Amino acid sequence: MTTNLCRISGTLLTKVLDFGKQPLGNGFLEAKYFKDEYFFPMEIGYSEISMMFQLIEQPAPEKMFHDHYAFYSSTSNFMAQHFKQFAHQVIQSGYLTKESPFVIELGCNDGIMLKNFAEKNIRHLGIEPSLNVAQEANKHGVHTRCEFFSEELAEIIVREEGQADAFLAANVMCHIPDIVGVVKGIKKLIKPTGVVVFEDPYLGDVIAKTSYDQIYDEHVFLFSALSIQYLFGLQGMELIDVLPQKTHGGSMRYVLAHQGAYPVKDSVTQLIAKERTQGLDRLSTFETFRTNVQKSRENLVRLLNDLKAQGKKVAGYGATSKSTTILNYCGIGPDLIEYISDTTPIKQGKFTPGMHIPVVPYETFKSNPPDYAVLFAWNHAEEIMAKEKEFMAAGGKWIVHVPEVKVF
Ligand code: JHZ
Ligand code: SAH
Repeated sequence: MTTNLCRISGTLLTKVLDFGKQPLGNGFLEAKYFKDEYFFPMEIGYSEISMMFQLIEQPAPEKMFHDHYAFYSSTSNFMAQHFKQFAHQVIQSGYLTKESPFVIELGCNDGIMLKNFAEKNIRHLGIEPSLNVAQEANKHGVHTRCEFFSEELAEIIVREEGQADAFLAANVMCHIPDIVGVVKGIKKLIKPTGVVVFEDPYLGDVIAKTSYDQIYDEHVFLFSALSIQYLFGLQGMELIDVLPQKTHGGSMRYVLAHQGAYPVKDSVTQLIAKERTQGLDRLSTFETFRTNVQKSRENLVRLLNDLKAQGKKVAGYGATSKSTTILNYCGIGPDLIEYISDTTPIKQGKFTPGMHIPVVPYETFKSNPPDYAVLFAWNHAEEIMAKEKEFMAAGGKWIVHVPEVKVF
């Protein structure tokens, strides 16, 4: 849907960035589908009223989330650990009622987080519209409904299963264009003592690190505490805590509740003040960001062209959704990057969206390693460095673009 109006405040958006035509971030495809490939104009708008950073146009949700969704959460062991801790913290938090607690997770994917509740026999429900990953969750004993969340679905769940103690989400809330409807639904769905705990890539990190690859079709919003406080405040809900996370290159976990249900922690006031200092409340910040994004593109393209001129072999590591933005915005194709290795079976044997670089199994990287590997899964660097000691010992080098383009 295209809108020149802010999805939260209804006021006019100011266009701050333009990435040109972009394909679906997770639209890995076979060669026979190249001629029908879908593209949309990827532009960013910002509103100084809601302080929300958002896509002006987003492809229809059904185009992105369906029965062959390419992203499986459990491909990262570190993320599995992270969600185990997340679940543990919710269980320990004191927010769950002692008698028959009920936990809901939005976008539970393959069950990576909810399985930790299922294992403890805690009543839970996952809401996941992508059928292939929802089936995977159900296979792991996670009770999952294959639907898009909406205010209407919230009403149905309350009637059928009652209100929840905790409403959880990770890397999902920022995907849903009717976010106001989602918040209205959440308000009905949680008990008077209930909490919402969710995390998403953090706008403050994206700006500080020029990690513009967090911008793609699925991410209709990049949140800050300022925009979340405004959004939930409109429905009588309150931001009571914020907890920075290292995941996905810098995320923020937000804890919200009905207005007045719990004291607001100092962490909220402190982060809001920090965001004002960083300029997340004003347009001029995004003008500087735009210049930084353009510089990042120039540096990456120059580096890859230099390596090509030197006859070096360059491959990619991790066919991430994020890489779709980098490759298409920078115009990087198979002439500069020979292949991208990825451990996800559904992506292998296909080509990257738009620029059509072959995606190959990890075994190809092991048997036919490049001189340089572009670390598209830079957010998993710790996990990947730990298992790629051999590549580095043999002289293999990494290229990253965050926080600046460099080789190491
Ligand atoms: P990763 C997706 O983003 C899409 P992506 C989505 N919009 C979102 O917000 C986040 O996830 C949560 C592979 N890999 O996590 C697996 C290896 O090959 O950065 C994945 O395909 N070897 C929902 O796609 C990709 O890299 C490895 O050792 O940007 C990582 O994708 C590891 C650790 C991963 O998310
Ligand atoms: N929580 C997991 C998965 C993130 S991927 C993790 O952090 O790894 C985002 C997921 O949200 C996808 O599985 C997608 O199918 C789901 N999703 C997208 N729109 C949704 C909606 N309206 N309601 C519920 N889930 C949604």
